[in-house]
Amino acid sequence: MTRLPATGAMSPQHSAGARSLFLDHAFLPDGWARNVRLTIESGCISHVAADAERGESEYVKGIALPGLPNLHCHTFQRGMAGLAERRGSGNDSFWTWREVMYRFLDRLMPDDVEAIAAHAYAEMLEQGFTSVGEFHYIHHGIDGSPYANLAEMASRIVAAASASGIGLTLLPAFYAYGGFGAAAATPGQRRFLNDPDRFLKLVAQTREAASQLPSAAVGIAPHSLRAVSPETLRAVVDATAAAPIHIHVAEQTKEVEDCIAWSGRRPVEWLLDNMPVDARWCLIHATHMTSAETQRLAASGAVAGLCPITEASLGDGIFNGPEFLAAGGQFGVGSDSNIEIDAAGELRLLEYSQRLGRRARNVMTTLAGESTGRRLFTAALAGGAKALGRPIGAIAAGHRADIVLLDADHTSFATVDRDHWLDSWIFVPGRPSITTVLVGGETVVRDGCHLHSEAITARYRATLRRLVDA
Ligand code: NGQ
Ligand code: ZN
Repeated sequence: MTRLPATGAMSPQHSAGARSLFLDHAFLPDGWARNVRLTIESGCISHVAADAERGESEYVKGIALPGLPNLHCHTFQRGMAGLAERRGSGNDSFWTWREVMYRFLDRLMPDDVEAIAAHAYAEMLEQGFTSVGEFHYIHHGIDGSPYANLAEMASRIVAAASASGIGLTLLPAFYAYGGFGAAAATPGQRRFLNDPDRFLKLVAQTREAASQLPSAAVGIAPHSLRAVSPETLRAVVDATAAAPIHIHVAEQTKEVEDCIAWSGRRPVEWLLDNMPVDARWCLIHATHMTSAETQRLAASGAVAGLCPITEASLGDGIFNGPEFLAAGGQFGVGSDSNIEIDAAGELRLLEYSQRLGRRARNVMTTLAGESTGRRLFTAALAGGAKALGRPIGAIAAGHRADIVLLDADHTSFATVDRDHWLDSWIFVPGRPSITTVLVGGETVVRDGCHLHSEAITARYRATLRRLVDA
């Protein structure tokens, strides 16, 4: 088997010395700048000068943007991308896809999860994401019994993040039941299950595993209202002080109906009425909301975790975008099922789904004359960081040097209006446009390719062949 580089291989190696870079164009917090010199020390930007001289600095060609956070990911699902696109015997739905997904994950060993995750994370870096929120729920062995180290699987996610260099926010999922009203879990869910006590031990061990990474965060992820009871949800939330709290909510109409049947309330409404939903929270999907829920969610300070490509793939529905924005709501984007990994693609489909639903254009922006691409990008940068409990991505002193460079020679960037570059990156797909990516000041992608792509891909290929062809 091709081995991945040892854990920590992509960790900052320039931490002792400084790295000084010279960029033609950079998107800074207050707008575009030319001839930008960056000083990077211990993975962080220590100094930014615009309209500067190159001097001794290393020239890095391209248009520099802060890397986007990918706020919602089930990395193992990358391994089944394209394998659930055949019609079944009845009407296919989210729920039939979930059965296929459960069958796929039922064979996964820790090595498999690590191989798939390393590959998916390397692809995320190549496609513009420099951090990821891993909503992680395959905790136990194939027969449902815990590994000797409760956080065995989490430690494999950490190893994959380390091998790829991506910034990790690990969100161990709390999963106790199979449906509303504390319904029994199904056999397909046995690898996910914990009671609150064991879950909190798992979180502690996950923190220990993640502490090996230079910039990891750990939160919690009660899977969904379907997978918890009010009491167990409260127990795990009460035990979590400052960390991010993620939960899937109101993704499918059946989930909304079942929630009303169980509680008399809609899922987002139930959460807002019963849980201390605030800026620590990220509500994943929140697809089906009334106007009142939309207003209340926006006012709560929680982030809406939107996953437009997966939501399209699974037939979820369309988020109430304009109303949420008008009420000051914050959102970020996630690659979720990883059927496609593309930061710009998520933003594009977010806007396009709004256009299709409303028969309108430039929906996810509010100001006349504003670039939709720039608005989507800056909103997802802020919302994503907030949801992942990470400092906001910015090319500015005091921020981690997580930087994505677009190919300055690409025809999409031939004209001079620089906001147009963001619109083109997002809305004019085609020839790949990302050339170089830095995380913590280290180059991890060069010429569009992850530096360890060969070893990571070989291991992924072998893993998939064994899982799928065997
Ligand atoms: C998941 N994924 O946990 O992977 C879910 C499906 C469920 C998405 N919702 C399973 N996209 O929600 O029960
Ligand atoms: Zn999900």
